[in-house]
Amino acid sequence: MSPRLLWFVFVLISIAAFVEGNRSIGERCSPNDLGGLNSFKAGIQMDTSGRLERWVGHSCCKWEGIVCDNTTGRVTELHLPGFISSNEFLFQSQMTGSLSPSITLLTSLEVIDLGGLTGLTGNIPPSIGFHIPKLRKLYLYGNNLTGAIPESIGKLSKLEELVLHENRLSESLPPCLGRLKNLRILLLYSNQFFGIIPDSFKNLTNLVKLDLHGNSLTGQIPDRISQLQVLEELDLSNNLLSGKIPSSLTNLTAISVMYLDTNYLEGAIPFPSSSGEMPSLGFLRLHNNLLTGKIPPSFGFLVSLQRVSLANNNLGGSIPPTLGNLLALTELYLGGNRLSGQIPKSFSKLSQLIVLNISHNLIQGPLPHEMSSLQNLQILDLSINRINLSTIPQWLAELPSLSRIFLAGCGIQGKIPEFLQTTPSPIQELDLSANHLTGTIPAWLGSLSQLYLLNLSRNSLVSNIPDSITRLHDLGVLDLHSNKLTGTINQVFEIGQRFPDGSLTYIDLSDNSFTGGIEKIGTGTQRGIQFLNISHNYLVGRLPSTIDRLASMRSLDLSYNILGSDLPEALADVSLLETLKLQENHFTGKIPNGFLKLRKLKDLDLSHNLLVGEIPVGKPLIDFPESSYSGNKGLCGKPLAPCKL
Ligand SMILES: *[C@@H]1O[C@H](CO)[C@@H](O)[C@H](O)[C@H]1NC(C)=O
Ligand SMILES: *[C@@H]1O[C@H](CO)[C@@H](O)[C@H](O)[C@H]1NC(C)=O
Ligand SMILES: *[C@@H]1O[C@H](CO)[C@@H](O)[C@H](O)[C@H]1NC(C)=O
Ligand SMILES: *[C@@H]1O[C@H](CO)[C@@H](O)[C@H](O)[C@H]1NC(C)=O
Ligand SMILES: *[C@@H]1O[C@H](CO)[C@@H](O)[C@H](O)[C@H]1NC(C)=O
Ligand SMILES: *[C@@H]1O[C@H](CO)[C@@H](O)[C@H](O)[C@H]1NC(C)=O
Ligand SMILES: *[C@@H]1O[C@H](CO)[C@@H](O)[C@H](O)[C@H]1NC(C)=O
Ligand SMILES: *[C@@H]1O[C@H](CO)[C@@H](O)[C@H](O)[C@H]1NC(C)=O
Ligand SMILES: CC(=O)N[C@H]1CO[C@H](CO)[C@@H](O)[C@@H]1O
Repeated sequence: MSPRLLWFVFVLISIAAFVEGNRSIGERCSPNDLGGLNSFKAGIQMDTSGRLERWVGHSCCKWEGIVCDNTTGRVTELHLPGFISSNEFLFQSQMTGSLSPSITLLTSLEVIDLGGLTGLTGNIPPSIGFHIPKLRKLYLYGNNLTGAIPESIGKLSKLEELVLHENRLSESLPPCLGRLKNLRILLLYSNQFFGIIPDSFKNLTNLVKLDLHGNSLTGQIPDRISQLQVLEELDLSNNLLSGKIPSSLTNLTAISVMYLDTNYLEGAIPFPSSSGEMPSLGFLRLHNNLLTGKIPPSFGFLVSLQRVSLANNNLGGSIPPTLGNLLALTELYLGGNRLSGQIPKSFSKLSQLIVLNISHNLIQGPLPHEMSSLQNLQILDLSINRINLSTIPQWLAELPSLSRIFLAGCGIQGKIPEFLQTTPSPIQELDLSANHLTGTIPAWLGSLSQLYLLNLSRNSLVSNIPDSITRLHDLGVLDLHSNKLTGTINQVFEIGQRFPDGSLTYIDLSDNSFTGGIEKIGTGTQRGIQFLNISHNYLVGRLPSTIDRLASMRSLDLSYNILGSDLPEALADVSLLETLKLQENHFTGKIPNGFLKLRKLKDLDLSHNLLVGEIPVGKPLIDFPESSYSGNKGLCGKPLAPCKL
């Protein structure tokens, strides 16, 4: 070997040593880490993200989702969330398999992020608290984990975030959680936990977010929860909690979100008696409870409130004018109570308000004209009150952001006002049902290009359905029932849709005076109709076999018309049908055998037609009562009398 070559070999070896030396830090990872990660990988049968496939060799610090400490070379973070986002794409990946307990070999871990892997089963490793003492963040949300939260978790004294929501975890919440003094975020919602909220939670004095909603927790809200002085968000909704709302809750001065709805809480609302208490409460949701009494005027002191729901309780009295002090308010839900009196003029100050829902109360008119200053109001629901509006105030239609208007049962008379055609913000939802509207359905409705919901039911409208309605590409819900409408209805089946299986899901034209046929049913592009009711009209002709194109249909009511001919076999292909009402028509022939395929059918009425022959033998047809088939010309067989041979 020439000296030159020797020298070259020496250099090569040196470089290799140099590289090898540095590899011990960063490249070749600790045998424990490598073992732990390989065991984790072995527990996963399928990974649609392909990340684990690329976990090969020994340089685990270079693997995707792994972060190592650059001095010790140990793995400190494991990030394999199911939801992957980068500049170019968003992607929900799947992992199927079981969470290996060997993950506890990664003893230097500070962060575990395995959230949103819906196919990941198994338990939280019972010994987790003994082996991973530096753990700060444990994200195992949105998986399919079962079992209890292990006792050892109380040893993870550095834990700041424990995020286990949306699993199938169960048992009671271990009191040792109260030892996690550094915990800032505790999200355990949407699991199957039961038992009480441990009193030890009072020790979690750094907790900022506590969300236990959607479990089966019982007992009272612990009074000591008021010791969580930096708590900003509290959600205990949808459990089985009972008793009074502890009045000490008003001591949670940092709170900005509070959900206590859908429990069995009782008693009056514990509201502050002076300004300064609960100054930063931002969201208060107390709906679906058994709250009684009045809304206390002191409510007006909670000046940070942004979103308030007191809906569906039993609150009475009038709306306190002090609510007008809640200048940050964006959403106010008071529907479904027994509130009376007028809407306070002070509401004009709620310039941030986006949603105002006072429906289903005993509120009286008139609407304060001052409300015309609600520049940000998008959704207004005043339905079913004692407001006698007579006419829709024009200033209402001039509110610059208003696009969803619900004024059912507000005593509105006369024609549908033309100024609704030119609102500053295109109307998306319009409910003027149960009023005293007269005149026609105006053709200009077809120019409300963003209209999604139109409910004009239970008025006295007399006209055809204008052809312009076919231009409503975004229409999803059309309810015109119980008017005096005439003409044909085929244009409704031609309502233009931007997408196949478009947005139209609900059509109710029942209880009018429509005439003509229904031959266009199923011929349009709207295939997503789930509910169609055209009963109680004067419709004639046959039910066309194109009905089978409405494959999403769940409820079809053609009853009380003059429809005839044989029932199309194609109806049997509308396989999601749960309700089929064809009674009081002139349908002839036999019940198609294919009806035995309608396995979801729960409600069937074929009575009072001209049907003949044997009722097809089998479920679900034999399970309906006689009345489903009575009054026909010649039906026989179960559940009616046997057929004569
Ligand atoms: C090691 O990591 C620390 C913090 O993560 C960083 O500040 C430092 O620059 C890194 N050192 C090297 C040699 O990469
Ligand atoms: C969760 O696991 C159960 C039982 O193993 C299984 O039936 C269910 O489909 C799983 N859920 C998901 C989303 O994978
Ligand atoms: C809560 O803290 C108090 C005082 O710091 C302590 O005496 C008690 O043992 C703690 N309880 C739990 C369950 O950690
Ligand atoms: C709530 O605060 C008041 C006054 O700040 C205090 O007197 C009361 O003891 C506190 N209640 C609880 C349960 O901490
Ligand atoms: C208004 O509140 C009532 C009662 O909670 C509810 O049923 C209705 O859907 C709400 N209206 C809107 C537009 O959300
Ligand atoms: C509603 O108001 C109109 C006009 O102000 C009035 O004629 C009508 O009697 C009122 N109806 C009721 C039920 O108060
Ligand atoms: C339309 O309004 C009527 C009367 O207010 C109501 O019963 C019906 O449920 C509404 N229709 C839809 C689809 O919301
Ligand atoms: C269809 O409308 C009629 C009259 O409005 C009503 O009585 C019937 O219950 C409705 N059918 C269904 C299935 O909702
Ligand atoms: C052991 C060894 O060779 N360490 C080297 C690793 O790399 C850095 C620079 O990146 C050198 O400074 C070290 O000497």
